[in-house]
Amino acid sequence: MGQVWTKIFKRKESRILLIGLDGAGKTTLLYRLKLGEVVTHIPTIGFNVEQLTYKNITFTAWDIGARDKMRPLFRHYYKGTDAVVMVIDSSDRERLDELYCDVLKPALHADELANSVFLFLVNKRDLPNTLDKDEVAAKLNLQSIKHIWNIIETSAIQGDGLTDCMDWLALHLGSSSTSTKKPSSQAVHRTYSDSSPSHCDKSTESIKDKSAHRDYCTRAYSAFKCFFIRPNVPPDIAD
Ligand SMILES: Nc1nc2c(ncn2[C@@H]2O[C@H](COP(=O)(O)OP(=O)(O)OP(=O)(O)O)[C@@H](O)[C@H]2O)c(=O)[nH]1
Ligand SMILES: [Mg+2]
Repeated sequence: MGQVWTKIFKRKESRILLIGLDGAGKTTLLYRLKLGEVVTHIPTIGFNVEQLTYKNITFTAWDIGARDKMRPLFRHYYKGTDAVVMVIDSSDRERLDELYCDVLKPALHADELANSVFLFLVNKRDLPNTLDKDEVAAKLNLQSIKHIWNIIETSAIQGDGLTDCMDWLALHLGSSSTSTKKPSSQAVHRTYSDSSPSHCDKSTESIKDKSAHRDYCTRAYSAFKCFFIRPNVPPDIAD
């Protein structure tokens, strides 16, 4: 009986990872959810971690600072993550490629996040001329990802969309751990094919190009040597 009681009333615990580019609104969102108000921040160095309780679920939310040099450190926070909340600045059209290459693509490929659900927040929708969720989904090629995911428009400043976010997380994390989670009718569940934007491979391409060029130069130089410089062999053999 004691066990049944504990099962019914025990609070579930879930780990949420807030990632995205710098300035997207992760910390603003975290404290808006935690305190119900907007707190002014400086860019996060390191991380913030807070516990939030919603519908009998305790969420431990990790907000990781995202300035350039910190992004490779995201992966150290992946382990045990039930939900990845990717915060996107909808007014920052120019950096969606950067978001894809630096943040989204590594997360989608991470073994530790294979069973995590992904929630994309199209934040700062209170600003004019922002991208809507369909545009963001198309630009980030979300149709091709294998994880359970959703995309919601938010304003962390005004609080718009935040209840929808928590409802979705509660729905997907509330009943079971990620390892036993099943796709629900609300979730989109497709096969991930790595049709990443080609610019992510630019650096690799340029390395390939450079090494191809070097090979060509080495071969050309050898041909030049063979033709114009006599080999250092005894004259009877050379002739
Ligand atoms: N208009 C508007 N501004 C927002 C919104 N959310 C955040 N901001 C502003 O965007 C700026 C950056 O917000 P932060 O929460 O510090 O961003 P962050 O993602 O934590 O950035 P890093 O800590 O550098 O990774 C701040 O000036 C916020 O007030 C929003 O929904 N609407
Ligand atoms: Mg921050």
